Amino acid sequence: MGAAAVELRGFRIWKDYLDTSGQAAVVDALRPVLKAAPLFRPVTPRGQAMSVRMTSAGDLGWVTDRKGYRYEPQHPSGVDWPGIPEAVLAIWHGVTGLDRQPDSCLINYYGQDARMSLHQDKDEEDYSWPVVSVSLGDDGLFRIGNTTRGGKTESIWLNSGDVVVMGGEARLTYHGIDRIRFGSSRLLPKGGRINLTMRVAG
Ligand code: MD6
Ligand code: FE
Repeated sequence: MGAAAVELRGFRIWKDYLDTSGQAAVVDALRPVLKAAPLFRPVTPRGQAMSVRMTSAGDLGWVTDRKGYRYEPQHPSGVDWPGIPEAVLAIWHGVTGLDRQPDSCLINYYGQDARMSLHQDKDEEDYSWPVVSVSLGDDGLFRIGNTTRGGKTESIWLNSGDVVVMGGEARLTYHGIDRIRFGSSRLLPKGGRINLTMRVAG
């Protein structure tokens, strides 16, 4: 576990929060989740297929399709989302100190050419709860902007095992992933990057 968090525009970034065995334990815990609720390619409300594939764990999962961005209690296949694994919940408690558990964990998978354009996470009911993200696998170039669209941005590479907490003033700051360095990590057998984001959604 890393000693301390660095801060960038209100994002608290814990480099190397998980060591190699901790990362492998989380990946192992995700396997049954991905089996029960397979990754799917979401479509934006405007009809654009996203480049990441995604699924969720928890009482609520984030989805997007022609009907819009929202939280739903079920995977598009109609099954309930699997529970959030204990190894993942432990990270939330470790970095936030909160008793309240997240009710949603979004799982994003980035293949070679996947990216995530600048966005705010604002489909949750109460922005006073933080969002906690966990990076696994290949490096991702994380870009942080401002609480309104536009303006100068700053970027930082997120590596496998890094954990980011977005809370307080920064809760509605724009952020995204410009690109990944495919093949930079050997954690995932087929390469790529997994990002988990835990939220109190509803
Ligand atoms: C990613 N992360 O790292 C995308 N959102 O792949 C996010 O969109 C994100 O890292 C909220 C808080 C932290 C994050
Ligand atoms: Fe986000």
